[in-house]
Amino acid sequence: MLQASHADRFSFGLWTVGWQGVDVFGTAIRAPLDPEVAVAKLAELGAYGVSFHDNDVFPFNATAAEKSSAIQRVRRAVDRAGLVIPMVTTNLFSHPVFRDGAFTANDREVRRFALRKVADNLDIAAELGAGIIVFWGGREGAESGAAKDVRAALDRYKEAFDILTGYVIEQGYNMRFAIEPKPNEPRGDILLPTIGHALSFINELEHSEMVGLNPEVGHEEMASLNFAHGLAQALWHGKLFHVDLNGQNGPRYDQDLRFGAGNARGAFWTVDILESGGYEGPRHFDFKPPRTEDMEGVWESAAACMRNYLLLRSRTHAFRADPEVQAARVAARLDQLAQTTLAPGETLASMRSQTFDVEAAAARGMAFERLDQLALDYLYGIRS
Ligand SMILES: [Mn+2]
Repeated sequence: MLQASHADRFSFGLWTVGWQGVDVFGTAIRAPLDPEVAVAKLAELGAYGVSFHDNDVFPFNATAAEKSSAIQRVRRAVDRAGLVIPMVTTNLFSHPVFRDGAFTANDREVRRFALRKVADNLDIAAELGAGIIVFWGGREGAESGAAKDVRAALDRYKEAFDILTGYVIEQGYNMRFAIEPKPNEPRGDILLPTIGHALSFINELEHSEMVGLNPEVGHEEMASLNFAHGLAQALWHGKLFHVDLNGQNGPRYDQDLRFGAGNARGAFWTVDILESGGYEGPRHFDFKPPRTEDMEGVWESAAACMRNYLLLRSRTHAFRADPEVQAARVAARLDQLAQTTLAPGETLASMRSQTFDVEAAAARGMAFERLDQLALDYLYGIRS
């Protein structure tokens, strides 16, 4: 039950297990990981796919020939391991040229360069059959109020998405874009900081139907937001195109713990909404094996991401299937929430004169504590 298989659609960024542990205070503590080794090992652990940034597989200054041979190496490794590449993303944050962002950099030449870099990567993604392109605008933002005209920056952000979706249509590529919100880090304040900001931005785009979200657990929880609620709203808008699963302990720096570590109760509801809300994309892990670990610990933590997902999936399924839970849901009036407020054919005018025992309704408890404790009993493994 806890052994991952291709049907579970688990995928990993090559940058996760390949993270060498460079942080703000320290240098690398692990050797570079060959992408071919990473692909083979992730396949052995049960993953079905891998994703990468352009510069995870070839250096920033690679020539066209170097890029092409690096891509062929990855493709061969992925084919040999029987994996797929569901998602590709562009590194628009590491090189110093992106110090003030890419699509929203004040420097116009930088913005033009960023568009060319993404277009090159879209060609690669098309060649590899990746259907989702993630955009994490980690450098799009500011540390100071005077430095950024946010309305002009949003004009430029929209311009970039309009140009790039136009390019995908023109080329006939079968791909969709997914914006990954984050409130801060590395910038003091990042543009499109949450799921909600990104959803309303997408509404303003020329090809908004091609653009959705790639929400990340830690990024929403850094802002003290409820990740499962964010996923539910993204699904409600038809915009959950991809997801980044990891772990976080409340509002602090971006921890990128393995999925299921950190906020375990949040992870339970995250799996519940992904499994019950109609999401069919990859279960993609974007975590960082802590600097304390050697490669054995890296693979331990990658395997644990999948194991925790499967564990929580079986517990959320059991929770929903339990007759006591179903009765408790009715006691909590969730069946009523699913009904329209006005009956078919009824109008506000026609129900205006109806009376209602306000005091009786005000006195009724909602029975939520019993229902929620049943969930915790499943999470803690007391019921199964
Ligand atoms: Mn993160």
